[in-house]
Amino acid sequence: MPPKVYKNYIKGEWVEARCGKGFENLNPADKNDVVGLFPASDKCDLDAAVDTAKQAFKSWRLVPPPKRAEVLFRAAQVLVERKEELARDMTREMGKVLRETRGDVQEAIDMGFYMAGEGRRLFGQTTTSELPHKFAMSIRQPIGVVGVITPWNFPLAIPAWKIFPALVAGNTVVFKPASDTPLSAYHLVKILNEAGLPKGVLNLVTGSGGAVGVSLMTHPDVGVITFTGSTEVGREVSKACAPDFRHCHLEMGGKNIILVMEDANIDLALDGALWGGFGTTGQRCTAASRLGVHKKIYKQFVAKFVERAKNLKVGNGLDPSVEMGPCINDRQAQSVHNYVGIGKNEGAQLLCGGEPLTGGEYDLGAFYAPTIFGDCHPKMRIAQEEIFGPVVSVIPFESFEEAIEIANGVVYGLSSSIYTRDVNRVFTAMRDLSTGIVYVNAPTIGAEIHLPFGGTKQTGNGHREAGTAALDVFTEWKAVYVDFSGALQRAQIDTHT
Ligand code: UN1
Repeated sequence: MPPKVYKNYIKGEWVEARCGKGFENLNPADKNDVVGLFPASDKCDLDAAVDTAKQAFKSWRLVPPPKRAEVLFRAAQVLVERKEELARDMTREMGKVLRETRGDVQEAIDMGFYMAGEGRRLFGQTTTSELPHKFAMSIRQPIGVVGVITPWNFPLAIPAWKIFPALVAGNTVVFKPASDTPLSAYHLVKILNEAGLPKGVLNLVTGSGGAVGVSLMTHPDVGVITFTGSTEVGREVSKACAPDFRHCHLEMGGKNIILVMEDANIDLALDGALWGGFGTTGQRCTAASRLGVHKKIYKQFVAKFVERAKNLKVGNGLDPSVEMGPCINDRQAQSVHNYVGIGKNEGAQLLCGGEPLTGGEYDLGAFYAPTIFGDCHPKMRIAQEEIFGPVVSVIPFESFEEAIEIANGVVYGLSSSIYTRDVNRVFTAMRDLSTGIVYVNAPTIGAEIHLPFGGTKQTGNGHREAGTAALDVFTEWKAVYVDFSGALQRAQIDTHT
């Protein structure tokens, strides 16, 4: 059977790229499996989408927020109904195991219901005035056209984190998904439109970052870009928005750590290190790619950790017994392998893995063995740079103070974790770990949608997504003063003699 051909969604119509070109979406667990053909769009398609979104904003911003929210609520209901099918398609297009892709769909569902609730909140403040017969308040206003650029590791959850709050706040959207996961993006757009989104409010344009992404981030009519991806591309987004001060929200790399203190519950910490390091094949920006272990328990802990990692079943994520899927594509597997070479040259001790998996079904996909480096110095490149694959760098430490210093000694600041039973250390770590997310006795992954998500330093640019914090990205505050005195009253002047 020839692969299914998909289209862009612009102005409420499914349309081909104007150039007529397409690209293949391949299954990373089986490269002979072409998931679909998607439009290889260019600037021309993107411009049409932005123009449509700009027109649609004129009426969407006037739709009462509870009505906008009803669309999200219905979309979340459809996501519930179709959860299994969506999860299967997602595993097929990006490889993570079915248990995890179900979680990904669930995250979109949660965000749908949560943001639907915002339709009846979107709270501002009413406050006092320093002058008599005067009323003061602040209200949230939508910004206009939002450009959404998303990665492939959470193909439904991350678009939902961005698109749902943008829409409920009254913005319109142009959505450019990662080229490795356009099918989940297609599903989301289709579901939102089935749920009753008016034409032009949400537009989908697939294609390369160079052609579509750049055109979107540089477009003068796009008021906000919300981007999740590499720090390198995030820097480009930031520069593209800078000259005319268009807003951007950036969610980028991480080099997250789990700290295991000498008094930790060892089995609990082992479960956490394994899930944090190798869940999603290490391809989460929240992945625990560093593991700090107190010297008193280092030997026994690391031996058990290596044993557990060696026994992880790697394979096609559709097989329910598989625990870890492939890397997203060959390029990524190669990049992981390059880092393994760097680690060896730096003198880290390779304790397991360190090579692509071959033979049988492994030859069809981008499979890489769970890899652990021991005795890492905190300043080694493998302990500093984001690898985005199944590689954990283990760093020994001697004291709590040293552990915190190691944890904070990277350019990123997304997530961190500490395993200990000492309440004083717990609260000190909560205060002193310099990341946007801190976990106690739980791994670095698994943020919930109603709390702010994002990081410090080079992980972000000061914004947060999820929770009510997301609304700050997609709205502008407007302060409104109503003077009902009938006379000119001068603030700061008439109140003081
Ligand atoms: C990401 O990897 O970009 O906290 C997002 C987590 C998930 C989201 C990860 N809820 O691990």
